[in-house]
Amino acid sequence: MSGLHLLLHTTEQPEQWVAALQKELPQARIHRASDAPQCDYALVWQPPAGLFGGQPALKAVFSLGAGVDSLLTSDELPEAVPVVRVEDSGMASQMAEYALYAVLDAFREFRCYARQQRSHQWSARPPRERADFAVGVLGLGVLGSYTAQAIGALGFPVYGWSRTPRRVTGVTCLHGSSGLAEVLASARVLVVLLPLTVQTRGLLDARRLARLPHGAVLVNLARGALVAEADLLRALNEGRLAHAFLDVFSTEPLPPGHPFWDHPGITVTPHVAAQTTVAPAARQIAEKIAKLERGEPVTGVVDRRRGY
Ligand code: NDP
Ligand code: OXD
Repeated sequence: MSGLHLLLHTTEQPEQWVAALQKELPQARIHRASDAPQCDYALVWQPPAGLFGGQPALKAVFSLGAGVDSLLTSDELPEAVPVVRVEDSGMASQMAEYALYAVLDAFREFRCYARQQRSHQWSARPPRERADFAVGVLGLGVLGSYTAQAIGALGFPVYGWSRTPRRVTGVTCLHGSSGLAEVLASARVLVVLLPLTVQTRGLLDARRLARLPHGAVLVNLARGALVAEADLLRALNEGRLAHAFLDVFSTEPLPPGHPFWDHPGITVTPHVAAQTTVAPAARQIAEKIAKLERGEPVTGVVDRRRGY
């Protein structure tokens, strides 16, 4: 694979990416500027406008993350160029950790005890059965199916939802609009792990949030625009939802003065639910480049029509 030219664009740990890619692909030349020579592959996260314009010879574009919504909005990317995304590479276990934290927090009512402590109140809540505490997971892909299984392994009934029928051990798998209605009606905690597409944008609006059981908890780990923010605020303010753990937002970074920052019913984290770990992701990408160079198929190719 000598003579390969790679175009790298990321604002997140760029030096580490260069070092890790150079280790995996010692003969490749890695270019970081938009005035790079004609490259064989582009490796990008949130590419700026114009990045692909001067690159007519790309054999594939690799997303350095799992989500490709920001990449697919680029209209400079020729239809014929495959887009390949990072699959898991350490992200699934991070997602599961975050979701488990939220599920256990809701199930054991730790935020209620924190409130009680502030008023020096010693008062036990009645114990609950895991079997009565169903969790919904929207999205049963690489990250959602792992997370759903991790939650199920603790004994919580788990209802998962996908676009097409899926089988995930230990998870009641549903699809389609009737499937969504069933998941929403059961979920004491709803974990969102869907890609942002034309179909999923604004999916969790007032009507669908209202289908959740009273006092449910929303955990959005995927993309902010999946949830109608004003509708979520209303549901929290009216006490219909007990809490929301939000890692992702329609605008990131979350703007100063945004009502989510100080809302007592919202936990904000700065898009860190599952971070790409550079060394394993660089290895995965290098292996895929080697396969593509040999003319072999690779996994993780995005269906651009479908949007994920
Ligand atoms: P996958 O592509 O592997 O899985 C997507 C899942 O969503 C699939 O089960 C798919 O259904 C389902 N889905 C897609 N469209 C619909 C629809 N219209 N209706 C119902 N189900 C739908 O993605 P990943 O699991 O790898 O990642 C999920 C998302 O997580 C990413 O797109 C990204 O936005 C987000 N993410 C967030 C991170 C963070 O730190 N906050 C980090 C990494 C990712 P089917 O199985 O039928 O295809
Ligand atoms: C991703 C992300 O999609 O970090 O990988 O959100």
